[in-house]
Amino acid sequence: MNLALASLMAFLLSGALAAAATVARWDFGAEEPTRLTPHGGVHRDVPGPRPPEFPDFDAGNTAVQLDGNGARFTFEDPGTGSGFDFTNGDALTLEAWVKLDDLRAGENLYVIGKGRTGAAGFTADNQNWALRVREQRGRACVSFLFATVPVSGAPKSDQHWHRWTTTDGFAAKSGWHHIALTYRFGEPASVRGWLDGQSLPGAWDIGGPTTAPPVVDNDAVWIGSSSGGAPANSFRGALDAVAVHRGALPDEVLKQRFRRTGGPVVTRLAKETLPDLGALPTGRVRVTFHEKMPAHDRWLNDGEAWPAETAHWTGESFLLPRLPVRYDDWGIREAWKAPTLVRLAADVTLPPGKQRFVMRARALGRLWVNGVVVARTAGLTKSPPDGEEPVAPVTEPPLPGVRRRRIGSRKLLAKRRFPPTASAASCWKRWSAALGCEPRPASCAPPCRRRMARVSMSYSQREFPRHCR
Ligand SMILES: [Ca+2]
Ligand SMILES: [Ca+2]
Repeated sequence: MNLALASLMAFLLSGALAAAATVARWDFGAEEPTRLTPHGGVHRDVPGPRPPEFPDFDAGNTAVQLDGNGARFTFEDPGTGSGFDFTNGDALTLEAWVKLDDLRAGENLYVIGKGRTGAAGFTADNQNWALRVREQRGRACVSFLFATVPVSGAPKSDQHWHRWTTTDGFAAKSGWHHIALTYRFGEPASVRGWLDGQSLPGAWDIGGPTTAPPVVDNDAVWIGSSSGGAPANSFRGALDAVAVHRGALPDEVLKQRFRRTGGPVVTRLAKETLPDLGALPTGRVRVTFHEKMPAHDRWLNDGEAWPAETAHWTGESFLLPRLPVRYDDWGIREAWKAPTLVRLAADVTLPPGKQRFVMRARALGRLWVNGVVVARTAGLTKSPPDGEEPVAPVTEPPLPGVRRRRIGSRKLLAKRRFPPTASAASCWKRWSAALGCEPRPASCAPPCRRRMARVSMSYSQREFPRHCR
């Protein structure tokens, strides 16, 4: 972004900007003198937003790449009452260009924040302010976080955290995005979140909106991580033009921040096509496990790929009552890396005529027959089920010998008709006329070439109950 132009426009557009002074802005230029201190996997001079896609940037614009796992820049707070200290009555704007490589279910990845570093000499939850991306429904949503002083006797131990998150966001691996957040402390209705020049609605949670002042001290400013470098708080991707302003930048300025040739990136669900299952063993069900699906509540978006196979086995039925225990390369037991995809696939011989398929799954699932989805279950996006809902009565199985449906699983019935092959039609006619004739007359067996159907079930879940890990 051409900062000089943006600043000039802002100055002309609104006297309010006179109060919005830039405290710090890091552009990660190749020659930029900076007081930022790098820690961990930090790589400078990677390409930032550049023309022709982003015409407001220089052709050689550079950014910084962070590997996660605590990779960060740190900046010491100059002291008491510094430009980075915000309290009630102070307005704040946080903004950054972000290129997110990876976002896992439930993660909150720090772009920039003050406090909560885990440094000695400060209280643990001393978050003065933070701009983060938070995973919701597989999207990276713009999120703001600060902490107030805990109140003794509060009904819950986390009520001093105040988080606001936009209801929508962007997909990981979808290029550069501009995110921003404005807020005046003490006025919870003042919060605004921005993505690619658009103001998005959002909601407070945890401790909810508050008029209480945030915790403020002399703890450091961190870019890209928090909480002592916690991996689940560490940004994995590239950052550029990270800025902190005192005062709320006007809407006109934030709308102009994002200019991309072709408009904002739109992510769509990929076309629903049967994954390549490869050769399947004759007469067996091949079961495969794939860790780290992009999201637990949807299938792939355009441009995303199926995760590589983590493990597999072959079995005799389309049945998986629980996940096998996961071991690492050293044979040490460890957790599955959710969301985990499970596939069961086989070439099945089916008699002609209408067939019923029963599918049971606890989360996002779909049943394919000959390349067509015939049944699907939705992902788990609400609570319950969390183990605390009322226990439903145990239902009777649909057929003798079939297991009872497990609590929490959803059941779907799909019907599919398989026409007989031409050579088998006459034979089938004779056989079907003999209603109640079991077993099937042997005379019909040779010419009745039953059709082979390729049946597979895909199942993806955010996390599995503890006993299944
Ligand atoms: Ca830059
Ligand atoms: Ca301070």
